[in-house]
Amino acid sequence: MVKLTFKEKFSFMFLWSKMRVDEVGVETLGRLLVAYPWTQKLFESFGDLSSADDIMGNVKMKAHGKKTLDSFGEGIRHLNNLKGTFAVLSEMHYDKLRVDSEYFKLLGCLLIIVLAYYFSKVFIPEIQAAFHKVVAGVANALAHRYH
Ligand code: HEG
Repeated sequence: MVKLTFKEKFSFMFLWSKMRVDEVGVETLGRLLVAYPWTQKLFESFGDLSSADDIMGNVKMKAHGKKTLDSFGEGIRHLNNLKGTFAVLSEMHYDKLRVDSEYFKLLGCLLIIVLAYYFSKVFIPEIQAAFHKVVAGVANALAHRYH
């Protein structure tokens, strides 16, 4: 469960609605694969991921980045029940995909970096703080099955 003040929630939802999920999705996921190359192994079926340009331009990566952020966006509509919202995905990432739960946190950090760049001047410390709370909540919910 993530508690945001009314102002935090409003700013958060406002920025989220102004963002292009396809652009931010591939920037975030792609940068995870560039910064932590061993995560590429999970996406072997996506084809050529041999350079940063290949990763950022990979069509399947683009689609998957959007899918991930759409799902993230769905989750943040239920901030008081993140565990329930992400329960099925948590099981799937643990049992089937075998994604290390540490990567949920890393992806959250990268999302904040990308958003700071994307929204530049309006990304004031208070808004950033709200994003930190949310990404931590989502990462925790996704890791629930691991505990
Ligand atoms: Mg995951 C599939 C959501 C982090 C690796 N991820 C999926 C799917 C969703 C999703 C909705 C599709 C599920 C389906 O097909 O039914 N992922 C999701 C969220 C987050 C996340 C919301 C964190 C915010 N995922 C994540 C991370 C990794 C990862 C950090 C690995 C570094 N996800 C992953 C893989 C697949 C999915 C390998 C399967 C991709 C495929 O083969 O199509």
